[in-house]
Amino acid sequence: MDDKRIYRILDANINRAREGIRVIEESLRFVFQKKEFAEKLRGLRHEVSHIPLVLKISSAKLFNCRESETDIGKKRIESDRKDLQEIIASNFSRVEESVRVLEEYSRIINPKATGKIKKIRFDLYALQKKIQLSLYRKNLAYMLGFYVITDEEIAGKSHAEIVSEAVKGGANTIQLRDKKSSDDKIYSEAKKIRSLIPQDEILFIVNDRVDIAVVSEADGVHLGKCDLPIYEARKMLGEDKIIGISCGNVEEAVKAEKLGADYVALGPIFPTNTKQDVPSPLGTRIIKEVKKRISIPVVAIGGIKEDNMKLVLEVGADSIAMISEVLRSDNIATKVRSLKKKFLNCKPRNKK
Ligand code: TZP
Ligand code: MG
Repeated sequence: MDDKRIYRILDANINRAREGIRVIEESLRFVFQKKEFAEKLRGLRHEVSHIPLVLKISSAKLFNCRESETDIGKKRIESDRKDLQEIIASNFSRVEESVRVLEEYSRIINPKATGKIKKIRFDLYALQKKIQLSLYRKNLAYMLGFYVITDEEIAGKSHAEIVSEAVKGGANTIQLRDKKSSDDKIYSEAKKIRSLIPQDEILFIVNDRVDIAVVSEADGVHLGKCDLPIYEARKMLGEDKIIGISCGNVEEAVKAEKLGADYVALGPIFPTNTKQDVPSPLGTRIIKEVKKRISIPVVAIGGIKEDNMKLVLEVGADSIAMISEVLRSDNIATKVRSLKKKFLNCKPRNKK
């Protein structure tokens, strides 16, 4: 079948896919400065450009069939898009749709070549996942928000009970922290927590246990000095998960960022009895110093209460983590609601 209309569809979709990839590429290259992703996109853009060769159609033939002046879709107005991430997401969708169109219509022209186009589509899906997850992690300062850490002894309740109340109160991040229970108990609490936390809305982090974070499909782990190194945790978790690192000074925070941490927890800021063997309180000034030296988010931790949280947020902490202040309360949901309100007064949640 040598139908001009089919060539027109192929021509339009090759162009659409190439242009869409270029749009994404520019953001990755110039805004996010992710050279590796930009190069992968460039490679895929070239593969799309070579589709006529794969299908054994000459460019002249495609040009001859082009009738952009009379395209009835020409005047369609694109809806408003808000930010770079949305531009990237919508362009990925249009590129993938176009490549799918190419795949289907190429069956008419050269069915043997369809597999190669299908491969481009799947490469695009995989790359989209990596790129969007990496950008999502970039937005972590916003996501971490008001951070609650569980402790069954302090609360006199199970982890899952604590989480269910903290979620009702509006916590943005929940960390399961249990240094004493058996694996099967921590595992079963982690599974319960995963089912209580809406995915993509609240972050679920597991303290210490990378294995449990993996099997319970948590959003990430929180690691300290005695835990697995970041690179091993990253291998187990994959690129899309969050790794938080406990730090007690500027140098540790700088090192954590270099080694691939997604955020640091800096503390103890104030005196605390919750964690044994912690160094002397750091005070709030260190938050400012750390913020100057690293670009990943800083979670302030240790002795943070309703009446001192403002001091911590004023000097630039992106997020505050609390244990006893929240868990000693009779009504965790009400307490979290009130703390979250104060948090939002200091840090209005404008998505970056
Ligand atoms: N890491 C540094 S201080 C601390 C941890 C886990 C304890 C924080 O607990 P609290 O009750 O909020 O002071
Ligand atoms: Mg630890």
